[in-house]
Amino acid sequence: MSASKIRTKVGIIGAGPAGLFLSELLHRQGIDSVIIESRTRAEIEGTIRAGVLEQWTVDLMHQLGVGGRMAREGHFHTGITLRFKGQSHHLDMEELTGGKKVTVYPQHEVIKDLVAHRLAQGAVIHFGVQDVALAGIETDRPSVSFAQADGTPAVLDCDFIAGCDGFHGPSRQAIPAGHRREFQKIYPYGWLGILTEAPPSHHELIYARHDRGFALLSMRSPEIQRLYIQCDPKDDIALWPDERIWSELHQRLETVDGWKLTEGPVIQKGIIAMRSFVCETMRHGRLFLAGDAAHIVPPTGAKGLNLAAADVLVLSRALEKFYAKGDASGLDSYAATCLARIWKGERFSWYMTTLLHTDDEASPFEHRIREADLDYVVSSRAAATALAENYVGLPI
Ligand code: RFL
Ligand code: PHB
Repeated sequence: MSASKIRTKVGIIGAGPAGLFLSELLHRQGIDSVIIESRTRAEIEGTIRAGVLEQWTVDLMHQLGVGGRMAREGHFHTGITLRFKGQSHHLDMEELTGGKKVTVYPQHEVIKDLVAHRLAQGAVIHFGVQDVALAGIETDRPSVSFAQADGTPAVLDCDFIAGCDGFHGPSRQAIPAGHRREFQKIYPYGWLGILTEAPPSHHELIYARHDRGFALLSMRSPEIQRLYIQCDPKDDIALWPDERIWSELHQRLETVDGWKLTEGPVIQKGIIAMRSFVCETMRHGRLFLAGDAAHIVPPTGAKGLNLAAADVLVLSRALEKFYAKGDASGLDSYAATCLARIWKGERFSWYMTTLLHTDDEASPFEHRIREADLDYVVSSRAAATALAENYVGLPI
């Protein structure tokens, strides 16, 4: 069977936040693109992942005309609570950052909004594709071959490929290993996350450090809570019946003043491992990596989706300059521009993870240093401001 040929300016691999934001940003500049996605639309719209959007990501959603539902259904918090030694400490993010807020709006809702908007504009998104392979990335006519959902082969001929296919996708692997400069840290912690049918036990997010391990209280709607506890990343979820999860949550989140965690039926649960990873080679020839394809952060800092959106904003501006003026300087500086901010996101995510998790391998001295660090954050305006400005998002 001969492959059907599709021609576009920018071939985008992956319909996660990076790929969808990019396609929307390019469309607004009159640059056509085609997205290919290995999962179905229902799968990408149903996967539970991130919850927190930085202020500028919220602003971007509005600028792109996709912020309406978020404005109605999102949770807008003025701060977060840090909890340790049974005491709660409120960090007023809005006041510390001159008006920026914490927005809790789930990633799959962002995806739904972007997909609906793009399709309504006539965008081409091929869902459920297989056997994706990149070719000619070192030439000025790169291409992506794939099998469409019905099995028919297709080739996407383009000027540029945007690898927005997450950590496990083929784009990064298409860069020869000898050219890839990569950095990684694997943590000895995992996160067990649950969704529970119970109204949020608190009006804002609670990040708790406890001798038994980290716990996080977040939310999805007025009826659904999202909760996480630190666990062994190798744990089988079968080792965690609901009663054990609730017992840990109660112990780790409890306070001296009798605050109560609301329980409800657990409707979803799973374990994720935690890593920090950066592939500094974000460009190779005509291939540009963006989002999780190029970098991973542990979720404690709530940065991954936001970093992905920042990459594609930089990439869209660079492509606009290239098509409008024939100026490739933005493309040449793409990696350096993104990496300056990515490494700060990596630092903050590592910092929040180290600060809040219990590490069996850490010495008693290191434990005391972490406690002192937390105490410093909640007692010094300068330290609290540093945490807050990173949490709500550094400038692009
Ligand atoms: P994604 O979302 O992984 O999307 C990549 C897409 O590419 C597709 N794909 C392919 N398509 C075609 N061909 C192939 N061969 C392909 N291989 C893969 C995949 O199916 C997928 O649809 O990457 P992207 O767009 O870079 O977005 C990154 C974010 O998803 C990620 O960083 C965040 O979810 C991280 N994260 C958080 N980020 C935040 O900003 N705030 C948070 O509060 C936050 N909380 C979290 C998180 C991630 C979590 N998990 C599950 C890892 C909480 C958790 C628990
Ligand atoms: C979430 O609601 O899923 C969430 C919130 C804050 C984080 C990570 C995840 O730091």
